[in-house]
Amino acid sequence: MDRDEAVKKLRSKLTEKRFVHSVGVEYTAGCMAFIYDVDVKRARCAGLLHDCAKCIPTEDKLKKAKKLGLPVNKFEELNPDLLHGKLGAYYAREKYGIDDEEILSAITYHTTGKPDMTMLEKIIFVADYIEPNRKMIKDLPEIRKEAFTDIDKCICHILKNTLDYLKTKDLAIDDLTNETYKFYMKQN
Ligand code: DGI
Ligand code: FE
Ligand code: FE
Repeated sequence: MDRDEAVKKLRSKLTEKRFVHSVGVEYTAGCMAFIYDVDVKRARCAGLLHDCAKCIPTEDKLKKAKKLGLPVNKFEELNPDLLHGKLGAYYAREKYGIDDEEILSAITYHTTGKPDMTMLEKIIFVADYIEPNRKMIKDLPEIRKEAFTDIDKCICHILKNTLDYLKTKDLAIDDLTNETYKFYMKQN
């Protein structure tokens, strides 16, 4: 499927705001790929499609994941929106014809991150947080600079802010989010 076709399909599956965010992640990931020696086309593809399952109603996310036999952990059971990465990778493969395993993995892990990410996975994790349409959140200007100067430090910074936010909201934190933070803390 070429980009025009993917865009058309994606636009029909997402709200206008989520679609604009997706295109923002697409071109931010493309810019990051330039400086981190990753294939720009693959980074853009992963960025464009990373949230393709985001707008499925929350309860349907859980139902669909179970029906498809995707692994669902206790955090995803509590907060099925966390499943949009896994479901997104499934749809990217089945509906958008993506068979590049690294792109699919970047989509799977874009919300929690994971320890020892590949450069493409890191780029999608970061680009999702910093793309230009994101509303201003704590430290965003600094995090945007770190994205292009020290990507591992940037990942730590993003995870610290996300974990702080989840704690203030008393939300269940996925083990993988904690593990990713610990891993990248040690790297710094
Ligand atoms: O889909 P986006 O909004 O573009 O971004 P995302 O996929 O990174 O999802 C962001 C949301 O996910 C944000 O509200 C924080 C939340 N999140 C990230 N890690 C965890 C989490 N929520 C819970 N409950 N547990 C986590 O470990
Ligand atoms: Fe997302
Ligand atoms: Fe996103």
